[in-house]
Amino acid sequence: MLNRRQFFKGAMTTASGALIARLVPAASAAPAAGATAVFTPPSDEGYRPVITTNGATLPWKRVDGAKVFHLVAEPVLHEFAPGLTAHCWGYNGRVHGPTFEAVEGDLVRIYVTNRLPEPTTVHWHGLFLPNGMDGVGGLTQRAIQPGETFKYEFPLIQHGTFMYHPHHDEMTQMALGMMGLFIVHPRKPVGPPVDHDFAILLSEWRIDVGASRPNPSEMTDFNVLTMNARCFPGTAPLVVRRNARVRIRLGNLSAMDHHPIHLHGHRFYVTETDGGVVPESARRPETTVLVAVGQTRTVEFVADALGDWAMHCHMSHHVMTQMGHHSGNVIGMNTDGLGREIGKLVPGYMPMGAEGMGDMGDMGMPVPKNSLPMVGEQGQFDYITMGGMFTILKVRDEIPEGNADPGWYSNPAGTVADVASKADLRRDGITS
Ligand SMILES: [Cu+2]
Repeated sequence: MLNRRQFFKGAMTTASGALIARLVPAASAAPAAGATAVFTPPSDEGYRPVITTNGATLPWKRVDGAKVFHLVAEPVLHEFAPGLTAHCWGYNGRVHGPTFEAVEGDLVRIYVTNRLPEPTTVHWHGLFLPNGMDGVGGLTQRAIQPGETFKYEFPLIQHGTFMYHPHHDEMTQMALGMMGLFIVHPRKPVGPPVDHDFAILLSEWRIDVGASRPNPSEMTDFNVLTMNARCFPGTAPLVVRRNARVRIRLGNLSAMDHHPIHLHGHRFYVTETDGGVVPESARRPETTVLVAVGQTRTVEFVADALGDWAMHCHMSHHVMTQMGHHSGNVIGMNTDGLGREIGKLVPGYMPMGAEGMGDMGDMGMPVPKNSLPMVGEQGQFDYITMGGMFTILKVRDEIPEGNADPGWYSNPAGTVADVASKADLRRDGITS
């Protein structure tokens, strides 16, 4: 933890209610780490595999007709975005755990090894299974002690988007990252086939600036908001072909907050919840879907609009990162005198925030060790003043080789908002 003095020296502070920063040459805005494969052919099992952006799918093997998985609960050093890494708990070397993928009718046998310093269990959230496989510590099984390997075995008798997480010391274990997605494909196709099938698990964390361990005791004030355990600009974009049919599976295992996920430029239909398929007669077009804690929501749409379209939680504090929270409110204040006084003590410091906070992220100020600047990254036109639970749907006629990030969208001439010309203003009688 930084003390106040270290924090002040590092970059900015809330002393006297003002945000203070030292101007330095702009730090490089690191691009999102790790290109993600986004277009995959159907598997031998007859389904198009799900893409867990920034994540992975858990390998399995077939033994005597069963699909056998091995999940290992263990400490993991995890990077949320370039600049912020923390000691978390996850599965199989990942935070969150890898995605399970199977088919309705499969018999799954899942070994769970506990390499944590405390007992755990795994609950298979939303799945119909024998009571003794439900993974609720004390209620349906004894907890898995450190060093033990338990066996869960059950048939998959439904399809959809489900989740897994501990049901032992949930507050600690989930706050440290222990959760994942469990996708069950239908045995027979349901609805039109999709070209891209993405899965995103939403979560929230409290990681104090400079700290390297999420704080499980936080109850209300979360400052790291994630999609698949990554913050923008660490979130991989969803890269799709124009007119492709796209499915996005959203799950929310945050400790306390629901997330209204909003997609720009398109409308979608909620086709499934973790309870099953939504009847067609009950679907309606939406651009925002509320994913409450403990829910999954699956949306589908045709990506018919070229461009770089934001997809993000619409709670404005959920598209901020660590430094956006609890800064003193100096909007509208004259902070010149304050800047002068502090400038005598700390040459180069200047007050920030009096004209809003959009300039916080792109001033290139040094940030405290192991922390995220307040907001986003450099876009093609200007600085993107959002971070946290934010990603970009990139719709293109052609997807680059290897499904890499195609870069920024090249807008047709004359279709980007810009300063109004004098001729426009005159023609339309706009005088101020
Ligand atoms: Cu949110």
